[in-house]
Amino acid sequence: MSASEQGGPGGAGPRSRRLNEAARRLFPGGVSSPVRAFKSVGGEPPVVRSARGPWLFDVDGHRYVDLIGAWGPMILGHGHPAVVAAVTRRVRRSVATGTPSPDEPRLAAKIVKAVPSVERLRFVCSGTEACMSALRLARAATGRDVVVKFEGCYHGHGDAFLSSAGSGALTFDAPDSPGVPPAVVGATVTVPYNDLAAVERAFATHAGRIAAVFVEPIVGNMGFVEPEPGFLPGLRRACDAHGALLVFDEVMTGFRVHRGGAQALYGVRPDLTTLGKVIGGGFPVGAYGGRSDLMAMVAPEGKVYQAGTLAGQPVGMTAGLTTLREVLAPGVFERAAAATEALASGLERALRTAGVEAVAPRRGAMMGLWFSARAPRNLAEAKATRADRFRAFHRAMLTAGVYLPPSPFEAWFVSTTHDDAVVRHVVDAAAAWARTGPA
Ligand code: KE4
Repeated sequence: MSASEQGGPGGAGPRSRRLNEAARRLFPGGVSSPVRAFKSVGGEPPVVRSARGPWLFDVDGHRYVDLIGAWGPMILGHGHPAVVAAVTRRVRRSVATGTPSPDEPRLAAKIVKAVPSVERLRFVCSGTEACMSALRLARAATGRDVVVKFEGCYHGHGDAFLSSAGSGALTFDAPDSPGVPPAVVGATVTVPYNDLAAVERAFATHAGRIAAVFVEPIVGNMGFVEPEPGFLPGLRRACDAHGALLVFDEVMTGFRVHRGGAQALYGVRPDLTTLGKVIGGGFPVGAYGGRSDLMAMVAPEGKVYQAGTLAGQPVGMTAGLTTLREVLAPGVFERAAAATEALASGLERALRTAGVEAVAPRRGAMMGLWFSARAPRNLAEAKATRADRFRAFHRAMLTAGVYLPPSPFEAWFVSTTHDDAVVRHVVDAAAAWARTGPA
């Protein structure tokens, strides 16, 4: 790895700027996914040429501690030797064949063994596809149309979910995307997170019409927001009482907040689960799964149609299988969780000592940072936090060589390679910023 200086100009260096300018001429915002454009924090994104362990290296020779982790997949850090070796071997054999491949059932078996409610599953190419497919299956299984989701939760960019969505949609304050027919969003009911009374009102208002309740069991897409005690069990009871399916969107939390996902952490069993990110090890892999009777409704066994040219793509299967084998080995997940705890508690201590109000909620290897006295419980409270302070913080950290998710409404992702020295660097950079007496 070439020598590189820690940190950079607090944004894009000259080569990054030239590349970003060329990209903007060719595609919207110069990015392949909106949140990467830095619109919420200002400035231009450094263009990353390579990554290793906890480090990102941009095209201008700057080095950063990575706390995006590709938005969740890279729990083993970048360039894990076992993953690189397995993927290299697989690529030499085949890239895509459009046929069954040996690691598909092996990866599926690993997931079924680890995630309590998943008895059978189907692979797709993204979390969006997983959520779209799970919704179609829930509607077919119940004969109902309406889906309940929560303000600030994000389930990919499928039409049905783009109402009061989180993540990038939230960042741009345009939760309801143009191009989504009112009839589609009309079958979506959005209620505040952690509000069981609102869920009961939705079931009363739409009696007999609600197919499913979709929830991020820990939210990563309005920033890191945890379920209050009783919320998830309350959703389970409400769905059972009203004949609806409970769907846990664990695209982000799966193998990230616990070895078995949030459902193992909280002991609540959904009917369907969506997965992504870690199960692909950085390759485009998603999955939806759950009760066998429901999955038997999916073509070609049943009539619920879902398909994909590159679903189950062999290289992604091998990357995901190797990643899960590594992260589920004794002590490995726990290493990432310990690094997360050290980082979150270190940041809270450093910022509060300097008089900056901050709270860093965390679970497993996923965390958040709020400039507020307490962690938000829903979207309204998340929006009331000091997003302006986050913008100043983000720029200062980038200059100090820490690449944070470029939005206050995103979660942070820690890997097994974020060792004590890396954690100390991040905490010291935050403390230095806090001592400047931020506005
Ligand atoms: P993808 O289609 O991006 O693979 O997954 C959509 C999705 C579904 N469900 C949850 C809980 C998710 O977090 C996501 C995607 N997460 C965002 C991060 N906020 C991906 C980053 C991006 O959109 O660029």
